[in-house]
Amino acid sequence: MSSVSICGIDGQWTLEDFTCPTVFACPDGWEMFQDSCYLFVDSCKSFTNAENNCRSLDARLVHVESGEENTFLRSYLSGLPMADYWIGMTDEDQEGNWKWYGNGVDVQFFDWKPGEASSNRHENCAVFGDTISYTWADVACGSRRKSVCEMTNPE
Ligand SMILES: [Ca+2]
Ligand SMILES: [Ca+2]
Ligand SMILES: [Ca+2]
Repeated sequence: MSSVSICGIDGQWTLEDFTCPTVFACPDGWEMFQDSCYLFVDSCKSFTNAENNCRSLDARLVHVESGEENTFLRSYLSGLPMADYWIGMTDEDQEGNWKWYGNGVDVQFFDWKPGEASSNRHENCAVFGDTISYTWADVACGSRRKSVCEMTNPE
């Protein structure tokens, strides 16, 4: 997470400059939407490896918490080469009980493709699937997919 100071006018710096607020900015290569930065990761990894990769970048696999965020992501993905992208949620603990990976909070918003989730014990992780405009599908956690990392504004 980086912040950019917006203090100072015409090169005139005053004592008050040191208490100025900062604006939220994304690292190079990350896309901003509302209070988050997103990185679209091209290399295919298992769910766990994808999450670890995001964490190494001070982020995590994306949590899609609203229709607005989902619409932004689906629209962005439609401009990339077709592929499936991990979403940071799992029903590994209890079948059909989807939780955000890492904090165990129940997922409230879903955008399953018709016929998904398959709801079985072999498919406990979720992706934006490329077959119907990046609606969601559950798949095996050990399969290798591209991923979306999300970094949220700490404020
Ligand atoms: Ca989010
Ligand atoms: Ca499942
Ligand atoms: Ca499925």
